[in-house]
Amino acid sequence: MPPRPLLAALTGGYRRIPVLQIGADVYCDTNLILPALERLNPDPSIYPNGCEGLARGLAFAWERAMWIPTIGALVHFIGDALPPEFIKDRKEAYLGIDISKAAMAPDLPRHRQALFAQYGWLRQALAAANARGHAFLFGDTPSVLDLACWQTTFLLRANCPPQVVEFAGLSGLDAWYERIAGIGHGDFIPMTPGQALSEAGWHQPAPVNHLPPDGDPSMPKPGSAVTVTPDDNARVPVAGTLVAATDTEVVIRREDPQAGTLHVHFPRPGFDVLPARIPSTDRSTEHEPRSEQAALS
Ligand SMILES: N[C@@H](CCC(=O)N[C@@H](CS)C(=O)NCC(=O)O)C(=O)O
Repeated sequence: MPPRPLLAALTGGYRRIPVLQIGADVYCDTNLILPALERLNPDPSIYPNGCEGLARGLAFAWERAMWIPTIGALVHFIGDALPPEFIKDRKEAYLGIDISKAAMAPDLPRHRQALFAQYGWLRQALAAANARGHAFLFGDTPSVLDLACWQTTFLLRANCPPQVVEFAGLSGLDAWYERIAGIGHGDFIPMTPGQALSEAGWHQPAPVNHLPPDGDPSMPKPGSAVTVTPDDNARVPVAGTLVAATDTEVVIRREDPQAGTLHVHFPRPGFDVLPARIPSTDRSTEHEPRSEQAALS
């Protein structure tokens, strides 16, 4: 639960989790974190059999269609255990709606229907994939769409009693669900928020050479002051100087008193990029977009 002051220092105020930090580069939203990880570790790909566009588009659509209905089912089962301060935070700073069990109850039949409809598609797609000999939606390894569909399923299965399977239309997905769960979490070394901040301070952002400069005519120009804001929930604008923008990714530069110079990366779908005043802490960059453009080419 917020406040997460050291995370906010890195992200510029973007408050959702997860975020990925690599030195002084911060990637917000799974829809961009996964492509960033793919660039680092392309084998095995999270876009098996060339499914990138389809899998990314459907993963985005799945989350948009499923998030509120999933919360509706979740609070039906465990709503009584949610602390009031959690419900208050979700209403005032995240979802904009009251997610208490009582407030969500009138919409439960509608949310349940939405879950059944979406999981119907998932079952159909998995049956077709299995008929082609594939263990996952697009091949023998999981795609970003498998992971997106798994995440909302996990939220229900991990937090609710077993009746949720029948209640939310999750039956017939067990083998696929367990295959993804079986991937596990790899090896990791825990890090404190303070260490993450120091790590950012020791690094400079990586040159943005995976995106063309000025790659989208609908966007403000590199060097412009902008804000980047989620268009669905937790709409906290993050201010900075535009480094690069394409139809898949936006990169802004920020100066933070604790973390130094940062590049904060966002996916394009689901975020509004609007002109803004140059942030007072970032005025030194106002007249030097050229050097960054050089780094891009
Ligand atoms: N599209 C985003 C959604 C992220 C999201 O909504 N995360 C939730 C937790 S799962 C969150 O941050 N909730 C508010 C909070 O904890 O501050 C993503 O895929 O990263």
